[in-house]
Amino acid sequence: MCLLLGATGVGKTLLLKRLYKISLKESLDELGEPPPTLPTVGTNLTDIAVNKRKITIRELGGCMGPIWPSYYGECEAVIFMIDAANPTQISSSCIQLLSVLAAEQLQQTSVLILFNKVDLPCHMSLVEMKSLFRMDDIIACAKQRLSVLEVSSRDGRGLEDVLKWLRSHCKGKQLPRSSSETQ
Ligand SMILES: Nc1nc2c(ncn2[C@@H]2O[C@H](COP(=O)(O)OP(=O)(O)O)[C@@H](O)[C@H]2O)c(=O)[nH]1
Ligand SMILES: [Mg+2]
Repeated sequence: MCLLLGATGVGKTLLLKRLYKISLKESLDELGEPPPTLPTVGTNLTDIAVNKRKITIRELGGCMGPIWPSYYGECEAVIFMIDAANPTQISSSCIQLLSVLAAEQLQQTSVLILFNKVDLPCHMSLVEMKSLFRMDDIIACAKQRLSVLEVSSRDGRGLEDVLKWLRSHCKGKQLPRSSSETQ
């Protein structure tokens, strides 16, 4: 089980829809227009097939922040998403990220930080984002293995690397042969 965390509207649901589609076709071609997403009420579970394994990703919305920890026990990896085109959210995202990294149950967990929406012309550069987040200090202090990627759930940029990261950090469950053939 991988947790997908981040503030409301950063693009978590669209990321799940895109990863699901890519994992079916194993190609980034023909992603097409982004499907509409509705604000997630509660949590959203998506199974993604990678290398004949099933990896379950659970999206938890920003407003559920207070109960994020109740899901930490069952989690083997965390993806933390940030909207790179929304500077007003940075300080609250930073605080949420620090509380995730400080959680007792997540000390051994790999964490992937995604700067999403890099297709928008107004997005901040990776250098700007890293310095606003003091990413070097965070990486130096964190016990977890941290990776950082720039992505666009809209045009698909970087999503292959997200799948690669999932493949190497989540064990997942073996898919039964028949269902892996039909998927
Ligand atoms: N331009 C752009 N818009 C995005 C991207 N990812 C998500 N969005 C849009 O942001 C809005 C919120 O997305 P959603 O996935 O519902 O966010 P969530 O609340 O984190 O689940 C939707 O209108 C998405 O189409 C992206 O990479 N680029
Ligand atoms: Mg959502």
